[in-house]
Amino acid sequence: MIAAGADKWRPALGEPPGLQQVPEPLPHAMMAPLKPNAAGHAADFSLRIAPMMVELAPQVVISTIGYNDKIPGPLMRVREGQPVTVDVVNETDVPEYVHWHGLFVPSEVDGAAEEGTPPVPPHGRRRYQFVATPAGCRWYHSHTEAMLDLHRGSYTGQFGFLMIDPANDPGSYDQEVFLALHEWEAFLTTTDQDPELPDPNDPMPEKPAKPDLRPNGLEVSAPLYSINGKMLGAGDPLRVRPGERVLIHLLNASASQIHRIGLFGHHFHVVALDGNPVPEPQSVDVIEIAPGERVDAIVEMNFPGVWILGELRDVARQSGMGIVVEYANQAQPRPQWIAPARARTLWDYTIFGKPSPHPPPDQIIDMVFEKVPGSPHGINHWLVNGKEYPHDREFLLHRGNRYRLVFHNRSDDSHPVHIHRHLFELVEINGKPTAGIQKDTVIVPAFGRVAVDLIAGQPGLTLFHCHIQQHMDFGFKALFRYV
Ligand SMILES: [Cu+2]
Repeated sequence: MIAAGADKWRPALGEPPGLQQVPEPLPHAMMAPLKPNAAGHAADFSLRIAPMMVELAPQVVISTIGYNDKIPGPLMRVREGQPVTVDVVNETDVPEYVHWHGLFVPSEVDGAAEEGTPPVPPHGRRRYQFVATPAGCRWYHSHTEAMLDLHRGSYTGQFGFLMIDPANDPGSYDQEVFLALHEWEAFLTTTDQDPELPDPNDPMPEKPAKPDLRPNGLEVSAPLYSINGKMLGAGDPLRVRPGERVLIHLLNASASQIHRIGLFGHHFHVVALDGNPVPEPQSVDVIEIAPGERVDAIVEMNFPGVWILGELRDVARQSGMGIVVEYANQAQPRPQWIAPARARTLWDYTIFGKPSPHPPPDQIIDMVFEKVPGSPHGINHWLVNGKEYPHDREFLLHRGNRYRLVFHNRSDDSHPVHIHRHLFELVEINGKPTAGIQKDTVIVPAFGRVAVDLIAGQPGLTLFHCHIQQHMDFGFKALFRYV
């Protein structure tokens, strides 16, 4: 998905055909069963959920479920404040949910069963309607429970970009690229294929005095990796010219893995996290991105050659997670991978923030995450404040109040936790204070502690969960209720 030649934000799909027929902004977002020819006006977008084959590379063809036979699904590009209608047809045998990740939408439209959104029934259809807000790089994906079926929910190809262009132009660039990371053919294994190397500088404020010696449960791994549905070398290269500024919208649509991405000889000038402009854009050599997260970065193409933009781990990159960056008029046929400089520098959100005080919160809500290793059925289960989902009335919000959520990760895995329908502001990462960074998903490092401020401005049931599908399915979620 490459939108070439743009030096300002513009709709890549042209004017949505149904838009002109909407006489005025919808009074409220809604979700209704879709009756053919009876819906009043045409949809801006339509999604067809159906089984499909994906040619990841020549002779590497897998079967999955996707949107409109495309990986990723169609780029939905809209303007901030625009009313959007999406018709969804489900050609599978199971109920599906399309979640609008990072948008301020009502619970009934959000695409989460826990919040009461009605499903798109098997072999049925449903219409989603909402107002596109806030501006930024958002995305949509299946929010269906998978449990032990590794061909459902976020294990599938059901993901796509939803780009909400701001009313004002955020800056100039020569080329805009959307890159979605994903793995395929997930399986359960006792081997941790994504080991986190211990770092002597990691403070681990939540590490218990005694290690947990219980045997770990089965983890999800995958043999095949891709960017935009193609393994490294199988898709079109990203073609650039010296001096070009390329805006990359990076999305981790993985069900299970945090990825680290580099491009030798170049820097990523990070301008937005989860679609939200950061207070202090900074250049980094490596982007770390967890399931659910987005990073927008501008790369100045000033190191001609034929390079691999890819995962730092050899096994992931050699299994497909990379894309060739090809400068014009290069004779060199073979793309080169060289580990980027400063590859071992820990990812630190706080460099993109600025130190400034936060207003005092109305209430502090502590959330403690713990693992129950390997039980029952050999799968790790997850506790939030001592229990698996559901939580009935533990987490209550009053509209307009400021809540400081303090995430205590008492497990040896990093967890990208996501709050639906809201943004939150980072306050502290492992003791380092920060301000001004708005996100909807944040990595709570292994044995780490993260504090965020949430302003309760979106009444309605609100789902909180780890964005690693297996963790979410086995207990790692909670509902916030407005009272
Ligand atoms: Cu998790």
